Amino acid sequence: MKRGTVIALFFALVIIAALSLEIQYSSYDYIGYNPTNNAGEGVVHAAYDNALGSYKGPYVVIYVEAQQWHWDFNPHQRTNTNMTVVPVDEPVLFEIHSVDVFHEFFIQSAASNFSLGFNFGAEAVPGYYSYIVLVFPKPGYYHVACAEFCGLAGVGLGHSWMVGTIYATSNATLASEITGGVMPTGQWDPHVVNGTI
Ligand SMILES: [Cu+2]
Repeated sequence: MKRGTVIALFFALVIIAALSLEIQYSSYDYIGYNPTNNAGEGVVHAAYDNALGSYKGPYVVIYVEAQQWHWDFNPHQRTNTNMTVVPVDEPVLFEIHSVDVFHEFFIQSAASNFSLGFNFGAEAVPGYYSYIVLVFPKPGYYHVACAEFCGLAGVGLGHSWMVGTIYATSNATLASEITGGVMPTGQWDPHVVNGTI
C-alpha cells in the first residue's frame, strides 16, 4: 500500500472514531439545570448536585427503579408501581436505576393530550444512577415507557408492557388522594397548592 493511502486511511479512521464517540456520548452530555429550558440531564456517574446544577430552589425527588417489567416510584417509604404524581412548574428530580437489565425511563409528551415540547429519557442502568431534572409546565397525564428493549416474557408481561403514568398537578391535596397519601419527597410549592388542578 502506498504511504499516501495509509495516511489517508489513518485519518479516515480517526474521523470515524471521533464521530462515533460523539454519537455515543452526546446523549449523555450534562446539560445542566436551567429553569427556563425545562430540562437537565446528568450523566450516569453525575453527583446529585450536578444534576441540579446551580439551582437551589425547592424541588421534588422521585426515585425510579426499573425492573422487568415495571417501574417502581419511591416517593417515601412506600412504592407506587407504574404511577406517580408531580407538581406543575416545579423542578422534579428523577433518580433512576435498574435492578436487573438495561432499561430506559422515557417520558412521552406526545402520548398526552398536550403538546409540551419534550420527550425525555434517561438510561436505567444496574449499578449506576441517572439523574434528570424536569419541569412539567402543564397539568395532565404523561405517559412513561421503556425505551430500551429489555426482554420478552413467555406469557403476559414484557418490554412492551413496561409503561406507566405521571400525573402532574398543582393541587397537592388531589395528588395525595391519587397516591393514597404516598407523596414524593419534597414540597409542592405553597403558591400553587391551591391552584386549579
Ligand atoms: Cu425495560
